[in-house]
Amino acid sequence: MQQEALQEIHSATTLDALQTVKTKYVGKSGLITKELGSLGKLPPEERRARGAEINAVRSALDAALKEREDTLKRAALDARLASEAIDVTLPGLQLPSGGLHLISRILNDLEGIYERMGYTVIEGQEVEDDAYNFDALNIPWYHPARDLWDTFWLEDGRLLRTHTSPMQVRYMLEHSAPLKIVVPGKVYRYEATDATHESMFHQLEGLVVGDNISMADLKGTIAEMARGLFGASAKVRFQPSYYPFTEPGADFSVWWENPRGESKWLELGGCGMVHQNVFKAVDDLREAAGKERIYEGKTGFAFGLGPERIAMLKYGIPDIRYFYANDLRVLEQFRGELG
Ligand code: FA5
Repeated sequence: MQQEALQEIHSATTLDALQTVKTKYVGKSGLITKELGSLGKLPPEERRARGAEINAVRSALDAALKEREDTLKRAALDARLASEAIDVTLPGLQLPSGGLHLISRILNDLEGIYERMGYTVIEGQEVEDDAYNFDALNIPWYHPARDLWDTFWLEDGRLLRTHTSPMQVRYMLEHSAPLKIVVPGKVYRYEATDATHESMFHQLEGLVVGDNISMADLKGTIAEMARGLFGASAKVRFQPSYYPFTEPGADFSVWWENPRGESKWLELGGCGMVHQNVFKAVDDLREAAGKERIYEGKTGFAFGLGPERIAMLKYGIPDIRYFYANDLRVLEQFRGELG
C-alpha cells in the first residue's frame, strides 16, 4: 500500500489531485486511518509491531505529501510569475499626438500681440440676447442694417451671436473707462457658405475707451497688429464703411508679400470710432442696474476681424471651408505645438 500511495502522490499534478490522494490514505476514513483503527481487533502481542509498522508508513506518506505539496505550490507560483512577466527592454508604443488647430494658433498670436500692447483678453457668451447683439449697438429691430447679420434665432427668443461686438456693451456695463480689451470667440451667421464665408467662424473684437482717443490711435493699433502678424513689410489700408455702432466706420485690409511671391490686399475686418449712441445705450443699461452713467462724452474705437481670413492670407489657403471639414490631410499641414 505504501508503494501504491507513494506512486499516486508523485503522479498528482495539481493540488486538488494531491488532496484526493491524501484523503484516500490518511483522511478521517482513509485506508491508513482504517488500518490503525483495526489494531484493537488484533491479539495484544501483535498490536505493538503492527502499530509501529503502520505509523512508519503513515510518516512516510505524510512526508511525501508535504514534499509534493510544496513542489506543486512552487510550480503554480512560478507559472503565475511567468504569465505576469514583462519585457522592459521592448520599445514603447508611440501615441500620435494632437496639436492646436490653425485658428487657435492665430488667435493665440493675436492675443499675444494685444497683451503686449496692454490689452486685457476676455471671453463672452455665444448665446446672446437681442438687446446686446443688436439694440444696444444702435441697431433697433426696424433698422435695415440687421440684414447685414443673418441670424440663427433660438426658440426662446435669444440668438447665436452674429459678431463679438455685444461684448463691448457687456464689458462697459461692468467696468469703467479707461479700458482696453480684446474678445476672441466663435460667431454664427445664417448664410450661404462659399470660399470666403462660413456659417460658424471666429472674430477678435477690440475695444478701447478713454479720453481723447482718436482715429489715429485706431490706425496705429491696426498697423501694429499687421506687423506683428505678417512682419515689418505689412501695410494696412482703411476704406470708409458703415456700421451702426461706429461713427465714422471703416473696413481695413492688409497687404503682405508672402513667401510664395504673391502680394495682395485682403479685407480683414471692420472698425471705427464708437458711436455716441452706444455709450448712451450702455449708460441707460447701467442706470437701470443702479449704476452711474459714465460713458456719454467718452471717446473710443472698436474693431472686429476674422482670424480665418488671416490664416488664408498667411498660408495661401484658398477656401475657408477647409478649416472645419476635419480633413486630416489639411489639418496636419498646419499642426502646431501643443501648449
Ligand atoms: C462685424 O461683424 C462687426 N461687428 C465688426 C466691427 C466691430 C466693426 C467693431 C466696427 C467696430 P463684419 O460683418 O464685416 O463686421 O465682419 C467682420 C469680419 O469678420 C469680416 O471682415 C471678416 O473678416 C469676418 N467675417 C464676416 N463674415 C464672415 C463669414 N461668413 N465667414 C468668415 N469670416 C467672416
